Amino acid sequence: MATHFRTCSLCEAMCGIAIETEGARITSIRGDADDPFSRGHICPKAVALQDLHDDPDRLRQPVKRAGDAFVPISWREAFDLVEQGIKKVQRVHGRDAVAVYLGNPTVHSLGATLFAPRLQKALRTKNRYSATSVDQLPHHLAALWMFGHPLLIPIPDLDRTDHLLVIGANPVASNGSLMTAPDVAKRLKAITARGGRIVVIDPRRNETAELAGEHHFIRPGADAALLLALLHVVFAEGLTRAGTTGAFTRGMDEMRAVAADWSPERVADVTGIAAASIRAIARDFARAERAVAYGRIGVSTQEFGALCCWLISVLNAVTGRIDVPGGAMFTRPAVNVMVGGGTYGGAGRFGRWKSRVRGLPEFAGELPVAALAEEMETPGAGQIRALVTHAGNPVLSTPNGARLDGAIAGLEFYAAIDFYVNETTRHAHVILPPVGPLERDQYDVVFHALAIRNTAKYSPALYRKPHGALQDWEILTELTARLTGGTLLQRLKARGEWFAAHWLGTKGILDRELKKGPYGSQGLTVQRLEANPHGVDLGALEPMLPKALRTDDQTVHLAPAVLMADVPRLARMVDAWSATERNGGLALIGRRELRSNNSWMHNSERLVRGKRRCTLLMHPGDAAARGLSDGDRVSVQSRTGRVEVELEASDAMMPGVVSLPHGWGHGGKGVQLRVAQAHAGASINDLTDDQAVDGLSGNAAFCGVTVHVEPATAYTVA
Ligand SMILES: Nc1nc2c(c(=O)[nH]1)N[C@H]1C(S)=C(S)[C@@H](COP(=O)(O)OP(=O)(O)OC[C@H]3O[C@@H](n4cnc5c(=O)[nH]c(N)nc54)[C@H](O)[C@@H]3O)O[C@H]1N2
Ligand SMILES: Nc1nc2c(c(=O)[nH]1)N[C@H]1C(S)=C(S)[C@@H](COP(=O)(O)OP(=O)(O)OC[C@H]3O[C@@H](n4cnc5c(=O)[nH]c(N)nc54)[C@H](O)[C@@H]3O)O[C@H]1N2
Ligand code: SF4
Ligand SMILES: [Mo]
Repeated sequence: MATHFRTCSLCEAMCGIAIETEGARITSIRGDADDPFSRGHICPKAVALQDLHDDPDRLRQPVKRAGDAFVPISWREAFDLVEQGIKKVQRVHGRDAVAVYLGNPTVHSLGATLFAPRLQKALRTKNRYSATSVDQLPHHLAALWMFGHPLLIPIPDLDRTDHLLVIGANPVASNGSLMTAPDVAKRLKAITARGGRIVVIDPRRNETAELAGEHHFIRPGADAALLLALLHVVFAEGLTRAGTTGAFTRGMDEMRAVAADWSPERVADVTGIAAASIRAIARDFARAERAVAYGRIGVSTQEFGALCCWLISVLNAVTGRIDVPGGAMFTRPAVNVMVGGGTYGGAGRFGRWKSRVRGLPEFAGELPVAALAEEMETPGAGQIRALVTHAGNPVLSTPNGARLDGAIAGLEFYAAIDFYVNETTRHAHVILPPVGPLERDQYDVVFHALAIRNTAKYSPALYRKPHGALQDWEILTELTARLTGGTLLQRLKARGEWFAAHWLGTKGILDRELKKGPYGSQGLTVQRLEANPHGVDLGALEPMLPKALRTDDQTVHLAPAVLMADVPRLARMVDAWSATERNGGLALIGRRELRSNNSWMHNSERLVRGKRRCTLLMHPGDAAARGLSDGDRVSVQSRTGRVEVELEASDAMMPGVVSLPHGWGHGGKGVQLRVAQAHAGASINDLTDDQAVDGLSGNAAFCGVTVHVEPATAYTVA
């Protein structure tokens, strides 16, 4: 019997887990009480790591397509096929004809975080995509334009705040995002226990709102208007504070002038929040001793995503909450993500090129994934004919997934790096499966940089990988070496990097980065982390400004021109808005649930059993108006598609708004996920719209898609 300590890599919370083994068998997975950060907390998903490890559906050998089936092949054949498939398309149609998509788990794996961006670059295509543009892209842009670097994202100092304003996030279900905070529910309860307040703004009274006590319904997509009105009140009532950043903050007067136009009365209708309530929210926030506003998916995945992310930081800034304890702070991670191999390649750029068909802007070398299907379907020079995906499932996770599904099916060549045959990878010609999370070492380069405390933790692999198996980084480096084009020098350099990677391994690279990092001089090495298997606490967040700023003039930019120029677009929406515009339709939003993890982990029996989860939440009044009742099968129709699901009447929904979780819809032909298929559900992204994006950032706008709901029987064909 042995106990192995590591970090759960499934979500952003970085919980410490203790895995008991007997021989090769896992006998239990518990929370690691000695992890200084997570203090023993885990959620039900951690235990499912065992199911993932043992899952007979998980691919353990490369496969290639043979008609409708997949047949096992050797790694050599797999790599040869991918090299030939990609190079052929590049030769005939040019480099941009190959697209690459990186999915969310890429950033949850040390090796993939280090090496997936290199494969992306090696392909030298403009058609690079990732889950970023269905997720946090607007947060990066706000950080870039205000603080000078896309990763300078302010993190709520949860453990020291007295007032948390949560807009479009549900940390109690999601366990926190752009806010790594294991055991987040306990940390939230501690805020109210010490006399503080939590205020939630959300079209659904979600689990976090239940815990908070104070909640306001908001109409989906109206948050930017609300934020401007909150700023209006703060300026009009003289509630601004310079804070510690006032001396190096620019744009206060411009913000005051913009906010002047946005009285609470102007936005009351569009937000659905009474002007008096808006005033109260603003006053309570501004007057609290230590306060922080925090927004997540609900504000970044909407038509004004960049404005929302910006205005949340502006609200924090003008009330003196930036870079102070209990406010919005910056991290000092042990691996400096903002230099060298940083995920976003240095300072980050925006709009250097545009997507071919719709002209959506590039960010950090990537295009918005909402453009992927049309780039595959639209003929002409630069049309996408081949695809590489890494750890993603865009058919279920990007808007108008059904359209993308069809487009991918028609590609000349598709290679997937994934250990499941999911709704997307089922179309692959070759699938290259890496080992699972317990068969690789782990250090959360990205999430340590987004955490509410500075900590560091390294976990060696629990299992030695089986003979002949490969980790993500080994697959990625091999493909990078084979697919790097260009000059002889560039190709030689890629070979050199292959050797360097194999010489050092992920552990050696991590060690090098730790030594170069801010705690390197204090002896923080992999060796020291190995001697501390529960992790090392490096202390609470500390003031970092102005030194950490990356703007040219080392000031905080409150009113970047590019964001100011987007306000008139919001004004047009707000002034044209009317309560009847949906024409009897409802506004669709998404949700997350504790036992689910984006589109995967539905193949774990213990996570999917019990109550049905893929239900449409609707206010009882809206249900009654349509002659519907709880448990009915309903048809949900949008511009792009139609799905059938079970109705769940719930007064936690704002009237006029319905909610469906994303990541479901496992019924497709050829998917090899036996448990998930038995609990298939329907995909919300068969209803969302690839044409609906944030007009500034190009990020998908999931919040507030218009849908019509009827009894499902209305569609039954005899
Ligand atoms: N409507 C709507 N759509 C959404 C969202 C929403 O809120 N509403 N949320 C969006 C968000 S925030 C995100 S992040 C995306 C996620 O969307 P994606 O990143 O496209 O998809 P995932 O569901 O995370 O798919 C993960 C895939 O990676 C594989 N995988 C897991 N671990 C590894 C690994 O270590 N290596 C490799 N190679 N593969 C691995 C799994 O088998 C699975 O097939 O969905 C987005 N889509
Ligand atoms: N259990 C679980 N945990 C996860 C994941 C998972 O799938 N399952 N996914 C992980 C990933 S990839 C991410 S990015 C994070 C996301 O973390 P969160 O952002 O906390 O995720 P959600 O639970 O989707 O919360 C979004 C909230 O926004 C609300 N909302 C929708 N539209 C609007 C709107 O227009 N305005 C406002 N104000 N609110 C709106 C929704 O009702 C919901 O309560 O979670 C991570 N953690
Ligand atoms: S909250 Fe759950 S899934 Fe997330 S890291 Fe902790 S145990 Fe893993
Ligand atoms: Mo995400």
